[in-house]
Amino acid sequence: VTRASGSRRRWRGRASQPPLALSGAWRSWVAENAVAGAGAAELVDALVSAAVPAPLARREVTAVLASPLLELLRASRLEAARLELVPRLLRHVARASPCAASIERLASLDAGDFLARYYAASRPVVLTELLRGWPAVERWTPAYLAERWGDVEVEVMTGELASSTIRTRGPEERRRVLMRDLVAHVTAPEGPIELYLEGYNRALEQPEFAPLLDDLRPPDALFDPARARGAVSLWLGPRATFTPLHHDATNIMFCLVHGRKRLRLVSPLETSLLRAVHGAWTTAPLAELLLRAEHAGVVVHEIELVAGEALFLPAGWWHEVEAIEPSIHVSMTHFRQPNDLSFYRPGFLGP
Ligand SMILES: O=C(O)CCC(=O)C(=O)O
Repeated sequence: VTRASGSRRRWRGRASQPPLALSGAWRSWVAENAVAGAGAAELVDALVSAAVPAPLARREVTAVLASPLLELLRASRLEAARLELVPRLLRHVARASPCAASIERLASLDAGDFLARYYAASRPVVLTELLRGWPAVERWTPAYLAERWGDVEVEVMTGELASSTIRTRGPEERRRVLMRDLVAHVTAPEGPIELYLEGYNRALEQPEFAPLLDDLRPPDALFDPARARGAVSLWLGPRATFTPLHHDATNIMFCLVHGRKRLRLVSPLETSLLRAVHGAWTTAPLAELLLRAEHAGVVVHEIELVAGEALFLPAGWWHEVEAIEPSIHVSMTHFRQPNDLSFYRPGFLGP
């Protein structure tokens, strides 16, 4: 009998008055262990040793074993176990690749190779030369943005932005500030980290910032200029901003124009993380999840991006992002290939 979950549960009856029925939690425990292969006698013994009176234990076990719901539970457990074999197979064979342990860094590659080897394979890659010659890399610094657009108001996220607390990004976490004041915060050598212009603040959709779009040169072979509007987003924040572990439902080209960022990536094939999914986030920081036995063996890829480098970040890949220096990046999602993967929302399927 597996006592892993049951052993933590408390019998809710009072010792002086034998209870008339098992709690729902104990009934689930009986059902779970019956599906896992425990026999009636074993289940009754386990209940009795948890202080359930023997006649009650026998009655309850008989009722659970006769329930048609048990068959349903057995069938759905079996289906889940079969489905889990698919990512397990892929994780297993992926280890044979010479680049399994790290994210590849390539100077450049042609569009066909990029699509076949990375986009369609859902494999991240750092492209160290993709941004070569972009005016943005040569020009953009926080000081440049303050000098040219200092009087322009932008929406930013607020809060404890260096912490691993999940953010709601609701109206209560948003504020409007002048670009000049944001840049003063971004470049302050010390002090709290509490303003971050994120892609979700949609600054690049403000007409004042249209000239910034001209400083980007995404290659036409990969990106469709006709779909750029709303698909290119600007991130500007101080050192130590921390975006907790989450996944997106689009493929992203993460282009670091200024500064330095550290990213930790985990493949969506590491399905144990789905046990901790909450919306698009996980319920705990990656470091904490990795301490739990259920996530043993999860492979984490850590990379550092410097200004001028781009990371292809496929949809579904878990990532947490930490700024090592004040940083500016743009995210692009207007790939020529299909990129609406919004069906991939495992954290929204149920409670
Ligand atoms: O750079 C960051 O802080 C977070 C960016 C990110 O997670 C994303 O674009 O999905």
